[in-house]
Amino acid sequence: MTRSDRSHPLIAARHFVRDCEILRIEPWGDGHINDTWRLRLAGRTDGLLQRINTDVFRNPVLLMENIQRVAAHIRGVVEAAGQDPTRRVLTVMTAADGANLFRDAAGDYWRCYGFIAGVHSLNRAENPGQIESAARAFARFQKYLVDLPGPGLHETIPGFGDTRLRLTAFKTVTAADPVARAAAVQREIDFVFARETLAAGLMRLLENGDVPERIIHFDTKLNNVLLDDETGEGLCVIDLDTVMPGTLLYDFGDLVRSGAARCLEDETDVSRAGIDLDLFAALVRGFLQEARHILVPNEIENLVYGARHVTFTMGLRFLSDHIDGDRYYGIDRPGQNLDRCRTQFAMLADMEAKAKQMTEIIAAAL
Ligand code: ADP
Ligand code: GN1
Ligand code: MG
Repeated sequence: MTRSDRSHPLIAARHFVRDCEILRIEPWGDGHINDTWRLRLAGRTDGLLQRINTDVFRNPVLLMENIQRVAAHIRGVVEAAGQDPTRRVLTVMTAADGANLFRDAAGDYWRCYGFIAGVHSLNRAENPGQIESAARAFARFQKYLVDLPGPGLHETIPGFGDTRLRLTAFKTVTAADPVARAAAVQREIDFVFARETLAAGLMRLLENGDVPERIIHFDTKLNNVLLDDETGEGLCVIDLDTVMPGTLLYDFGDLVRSGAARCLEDETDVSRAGIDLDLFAALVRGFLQEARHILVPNEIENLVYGARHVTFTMGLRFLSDHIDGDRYYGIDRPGQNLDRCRTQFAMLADMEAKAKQMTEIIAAAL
């Protein structure tokens, strides 16, 4: 379907907002997957409308079932602590029939959350305080979900956390080379092959029972936490589409590769990429102060490995998508996925060089 065949977001917005005027509808945020708008409403809390990317999330109904269960559970914990649930957890808005999704005539699926105001999200940490706050929020999220009642959550993207499958997909797309880009990225391809063994890492730890399976967020990049404009506190973890069973090492690793980075994910000057150890130390401090008591020794032992593994995985995914003609991640300019890949690989190389210091920082924070 071309973009012009798609419904205007206002049509979907009216299903979720029935009792007041929609003043304005504005494209919002920097996510790579869904399309997002802020709904400015008259005399009411604004809305955050999203068109779900169904190429990525094949079953929006089960996806929303997961999100409602997770959000309701966190809401209970927040309320029990006497805190404001409207700012500390996503509020799912419903249509007139009570449904949490609206399917339009073009077959697109839409959802709406209450807009959380007075917060900001960051694509890069500018100081240690910011990443410490974000790390606390993600660590609390892990803690909240330790006792989620009921059956296991649905796997919203099958095999999402299995980098072995990503490596196989990478090899397939590189061999097919559908848009003739492989030759120009031979260095990056070689970088992957030199580190192939990293791919099995986290899944093998899980499969061998070396680390526990938990409910994890699976997308703990820095901009998926909303920070309070006034206090800087990490208030609300958002983007719950990938909350699924996995290892906590993945969440820790994804946070490190995004939140302790010296540059933006899509920086074009790769010489600026790498890990900032001051940011890393603040991240570790925040994360461990909140969640230290739930971690088992093997998790602590493998935190640095988790960071390297996820950074590798992300570089691999960006490179695969570049070679595949940018079909998965949204891009604003040609070459953006290759830039994203290069920052990840530079970050990984820097982590390899600084592994000892990273391990010492963790030991000092225990
Ligand atoms: P994507 O899956 O595309 O990354 P997100 O769910 O992360 O989409 O949302 C995109 C952006 O919208 C976020 O980075 C954040 O800035 C903003 N956002 C998301 N949910 C809310 C909310 N409830 N209130 C305020 N801003 C939000
Ligand atoms: C995507 O949705 P967003 O932009 O927060 C991706 C993550 C990647 C991230 C890289 C469902 O996250 O896995 O880590 O981009 N989400 C999905 O920036 O693939
Ligand atoms: Mg996001």
